[in-house]
Amino acid sequence: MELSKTAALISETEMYSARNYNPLPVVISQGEGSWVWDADGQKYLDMLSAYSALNHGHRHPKIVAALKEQADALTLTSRAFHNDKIGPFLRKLCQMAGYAKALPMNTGAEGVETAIKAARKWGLLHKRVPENQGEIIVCANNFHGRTTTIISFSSEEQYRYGFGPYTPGFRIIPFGDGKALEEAITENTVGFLVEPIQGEGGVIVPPEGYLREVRAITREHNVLLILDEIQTGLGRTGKLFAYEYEDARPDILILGKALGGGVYPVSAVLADDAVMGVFTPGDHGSTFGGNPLGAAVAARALEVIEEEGLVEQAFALGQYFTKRLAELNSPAVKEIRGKGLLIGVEIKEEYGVARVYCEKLMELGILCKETRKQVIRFAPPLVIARDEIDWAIERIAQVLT
Ligand code: IF1
Repeated sequence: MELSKTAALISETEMYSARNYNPLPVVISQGEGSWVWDADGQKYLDMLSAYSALNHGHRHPKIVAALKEQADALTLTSRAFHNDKIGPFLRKLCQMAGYAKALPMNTGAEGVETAIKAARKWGLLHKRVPENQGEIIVCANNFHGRTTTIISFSSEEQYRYGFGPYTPGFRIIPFGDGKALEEAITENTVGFLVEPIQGEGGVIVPPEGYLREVRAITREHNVLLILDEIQTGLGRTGKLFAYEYEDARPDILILGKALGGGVYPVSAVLADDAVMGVFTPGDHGSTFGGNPLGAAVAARALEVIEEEGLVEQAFALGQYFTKRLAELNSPAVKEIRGKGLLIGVEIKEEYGVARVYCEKLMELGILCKETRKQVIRFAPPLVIARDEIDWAIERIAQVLT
């Protein structure tokens, strides 16, 4: 029997790719808006959005147009020279986010590494922490990327096993506990790095007031508040940045994923002059950071968020989606949590693991992903329409009840 294209492509991938993922058995070949098509023509509603890198949906026409236009002009210069797109991009980004300066990189992990280096050097220069003594506090259940330094402060054994020796200078405290932060701070603490909502941790929303509290504690103790909004930022939670729910403006803001409009890797670290000023020419950088193609795309991606009201849309449709999920009154559901269109549905253990529900949903035409064992993460593009959520609810109801 002739192998389906899907089966042939999966076996080819498995033949040549490292087994660093265990993907759902679907091979996507086309995407538009909130929808994707597999190699055999099956249509699916994308409710993962590449872990929130596709806030604008697949191939947003305005962003693809910017990509094509720039590709026909200039794609890469390195930062050895200026290019005509980085200035307009960073101005737009800094004005939209309300920071004096930005440092452009490519992946989220590079953004996190940049923030770590900035905080450490700020501690040395401005807090007089002895050299190589700077400490950064992080939370258990964090996810900030996959580099050796970042997994050094992961609490997830699988992300660490075999990859030591680990980078020192990090202290892990429980997420959501302001008192634990206060107790962990020493005179050598230079920063507190945290996600406003722990995505990979299982869409863990901290207690009301937590962000406001850690903002006050870090300010009081002259510790930089570093917020990783790579997943929660750029409209995902129903605010432009999740920290806005509690007015907890960080000293360092890290962005990635959707900043690239779903077509190109773009990340950035934002800070005011006191922090960003620690970098002098040659201190830090990357080959592609600030390249004209990514800059043109990212600038357009930011404009589209404003032009199409994606933040307000995520807020309203997030409420609607969450309400419709709750109304299912599924006996299998332990908790529905999240903000905006970052939603986690926790399945009671006696009803099995989340992966099984994701596989059933795939058969019904919905793509989503489990996070931890028991949580189904729903994070559709922010361009999703209400009737597409209704379409999804009908199928989610079949699986959850
Ligand atoms: C994988 C998780 C999500 C992130 C936050 C930094 C990064 C990420 C809050 C690093 C990246 C991605 C990475 C991808 C799967 C996905 C993921 F499951 F790994 F944890 F989204 F929750 N901070 N998250 O979520 O950004 O370097 O990847 O651009 O590694 O499997 P990156």
